[in-house]
Amino acid sequence: MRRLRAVAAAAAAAVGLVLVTAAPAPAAAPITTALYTADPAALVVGDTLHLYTGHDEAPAGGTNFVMRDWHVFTSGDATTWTDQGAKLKLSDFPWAGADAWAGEVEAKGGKYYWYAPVNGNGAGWMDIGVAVGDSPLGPFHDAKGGPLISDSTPNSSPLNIDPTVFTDDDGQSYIYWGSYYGLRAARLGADMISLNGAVTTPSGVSNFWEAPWMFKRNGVYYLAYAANDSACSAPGYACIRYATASNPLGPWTHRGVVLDQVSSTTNHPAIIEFKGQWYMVYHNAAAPGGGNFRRSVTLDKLYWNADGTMQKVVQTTGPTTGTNLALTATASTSYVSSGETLGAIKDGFTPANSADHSHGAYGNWNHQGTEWLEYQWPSAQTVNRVATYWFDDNQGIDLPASCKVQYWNGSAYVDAPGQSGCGVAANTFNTTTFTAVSTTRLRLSITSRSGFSTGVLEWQVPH
Ligand code: FUB
Repeated sequence: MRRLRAVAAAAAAAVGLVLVTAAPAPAAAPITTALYTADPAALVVGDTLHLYTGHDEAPAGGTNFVMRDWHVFTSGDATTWTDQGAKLKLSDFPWAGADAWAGEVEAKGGKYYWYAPVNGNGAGWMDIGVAVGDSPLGPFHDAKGGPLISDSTPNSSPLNIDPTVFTDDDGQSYIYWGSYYGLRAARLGADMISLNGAVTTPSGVSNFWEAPWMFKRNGVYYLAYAANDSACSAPGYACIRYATASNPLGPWTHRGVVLDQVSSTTNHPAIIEFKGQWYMVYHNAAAPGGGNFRRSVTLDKLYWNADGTMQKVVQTTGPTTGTNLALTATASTSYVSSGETLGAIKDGFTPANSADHSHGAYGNWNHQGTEWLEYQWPSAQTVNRVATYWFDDNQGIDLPASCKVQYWNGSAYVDAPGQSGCGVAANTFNTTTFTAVSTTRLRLSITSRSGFSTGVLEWQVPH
């Protein structure tokens, strides 16, 4: 069970507390930019949301994971985060030597069990160990003195990583894990540090790659996971799919994509309800200096359909990392009104809100219908996303009804392939991802609401 009342107050007094954000951050901003974080797991204890994260320490330009410990972040509002510090380290598992990958904490019987994949220095590569503590902030110590799951576990995964643990209403706990397309599941013993029965291979979890996350809602079991098939992401990138079942061990029915590709190649979901709001917690490469091995945990609100399916999560994170190719592009448009400035869309400014035209704004008042913005570069650029901050002057310029991204294929404009929904939210960057294309021209086609014109404060092309 991830929602617990209990011992949060005492835990909050733990030593080593570091305040990372004093003021509320915008939704989906990295939970911290003081370090790179990845692979979130979420746990609600009392009034506090805990995120258990990995810690990326690869140097800039590094091409491998460097991960030595795990941090705990806490929040009372899912917006302002406190880094409680590295509460679990590789050195807490004396039998392990490297690779502090994606773990998860499960609460049961007043104890907190931290399941963690590590390079166990034995045969094979990755094993799953368990640490235990008496509070959600620990201290945690190795509960077993060796791996719970390793290559010598019968029917183990091709790569034994990414454990997710779920406890059903009857008190039975289950562990799911795996990578390299090898999802596995097993019952846990009552001691939480042994397997009870055979390891199974769940069926129906289409395109599973890694990073499972298990939960239950209204009597239905949900398994979210990273997939990397071409129907949902560019080569080498993950999306998050999910399946449902009426039994914790399946069989499962695939339900679709709940989170599109992000700016990092990997992704890792944690889906949780906190104070009446559901969230998708995940990681991307959006923090300054970020990348595939310097990731940052973030979260966005998640909404449900009446039939129990999940709506695709709208990624509200603005691009704050890497190069903004807009800065080197030549901008043009189908129409800009005389009172507005086209150049404002590529000045690198981050508006405070959609009415903030302190650095100028593009607008096409009093045109209605479809207008476009275009960027052109002297040589081809490889692009796979844009981020748009809409202008709304609360007068004749309003948020658009819809938009889409197009690119020049050498002879004509065509829709960017596999693009995620073109968001039209106010007061934030709306990120649209698509399968990477190489092009000299990118176009944002904008269709107005009836009776209004449209405007843009910033249109970024993160690279
Ligand atoms: O962080 C290392 C690995 O990358 C995790 O175990 C996977 O889920 C992926 O995010």
